[in-house]
Amino acid sequence: MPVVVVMGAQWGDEGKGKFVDLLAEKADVVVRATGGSNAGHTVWVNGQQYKLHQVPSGILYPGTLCVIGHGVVLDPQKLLEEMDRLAGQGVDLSALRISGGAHIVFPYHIRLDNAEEDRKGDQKIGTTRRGIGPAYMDKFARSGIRLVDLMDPEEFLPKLRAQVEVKNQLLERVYGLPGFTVEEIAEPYLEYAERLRPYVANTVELVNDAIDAGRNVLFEGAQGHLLDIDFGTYPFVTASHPIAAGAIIGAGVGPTKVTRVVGVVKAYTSRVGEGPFPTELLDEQGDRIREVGHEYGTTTGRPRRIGWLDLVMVRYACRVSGITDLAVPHLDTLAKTGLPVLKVCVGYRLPDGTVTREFPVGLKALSQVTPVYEELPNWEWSDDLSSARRVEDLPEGAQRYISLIEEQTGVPVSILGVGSERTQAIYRS
Ligand code: 2SA
Ligand code: MG
Repeated sequence: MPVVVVMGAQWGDEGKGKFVDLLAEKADVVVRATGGSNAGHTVWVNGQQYKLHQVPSGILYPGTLCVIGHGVVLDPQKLLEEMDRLAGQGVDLSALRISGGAHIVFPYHIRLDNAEEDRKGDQKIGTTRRGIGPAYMDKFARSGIRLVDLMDPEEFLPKLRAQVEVKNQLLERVYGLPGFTVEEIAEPYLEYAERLRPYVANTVELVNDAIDAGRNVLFEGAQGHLLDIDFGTYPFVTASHPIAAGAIIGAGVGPTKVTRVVGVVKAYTSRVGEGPFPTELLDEQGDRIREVGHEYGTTTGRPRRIGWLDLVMVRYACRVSGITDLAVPHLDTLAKTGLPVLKVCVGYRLPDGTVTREFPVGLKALSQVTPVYEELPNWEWSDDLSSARRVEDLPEGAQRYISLIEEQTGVPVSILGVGSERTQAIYRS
């Protein structure tokens, strides 16, 4: 049975939550394998809005096993707040399982993330300030503290003590900021540990058992291709692997097991945070799309930067992750903007005048490209179209838009979003 990865093919916030939610209906297991509380997925079910950050979206289907893999950096305080909020909305959390191998985010990671962003000033990355980078730094420095450690005070306390000592030096000497006492961290964290204990499991076994038993397993991506630490617009990236391979590493599954990779491509581009953005719209067209598409960060509330659809970028994502099919939300949003002409980037013009479809490696090169656009007329949208369930029911302009995505990427579009509700989607086989 299928083992499906759903990932963002742009800079995150493509609308993955909606498609994960749709595909999760058939899934027995839904896995989050990378990132942390920086992620934000919004899902609408029966007029109710659910905001998910660390809990997999599959939790909205009772009985679906939901796994947080060891590739995630876990903020236990935020996770428990999220769990409480979901429980308050009537969501059953008993099927949540968390890998003991997940690294833990501590208050010093968050303070360091803030301190480093403030120090950089104009040069800041525009992180979510959730301590993600510093937590992954500790993981790769091999001094991180994992959930399995937190569960065992004999392991946890000496490790925490050593970390607090080092982090306090850094905070005080480099950034001129106050440090932490061991007690002020240990006390709440040991409480979080007790609350999380029932959910800790050997998730590598759980996920592989499910795959071996022929169950449907869905990997829910966080962030997007261009935020990947290796393939993204470094250094304006996150500290993990939002590409398809991240799911494999962050959950402990072999690459031969994955049967489908769905790339989610919003009908336009958005990004939060700094860094070059070739198709960015700094005019009222961008403002219009932002308002109609409600483009504000789910985690931080930041207004997202907006630009035309960039198929050079999407093609790059398709190649790196072996995307088998694309899911395209927000066709309705583009139509509702009422902008008469839509542009789609199909190539980059280099300073020497040549046009390429290759995504450049360095930021300097990226900042020097000029997008080559294909222009398409916009289409009308009525409430009826949100109930369209066949591509043929869509206006010709929208159909042409989809064809252009397929032509430029060489990958078929299999699902379209025509509204924010779970049912508002068109499937193509
Ligand atoms: P970080 O905090 O270290 O991961 O930030 C590094 C870069 O990664 C970007 N990033 C994101 N971009 C889009 N969406 C994200 N999640 C939230 C959402 C963001 C929010 O879904 O809306 O609420 O602002 C996300 N998480 C990280 C970040 O902007 C930096 O460019
Ligand atoms: Mg998001």
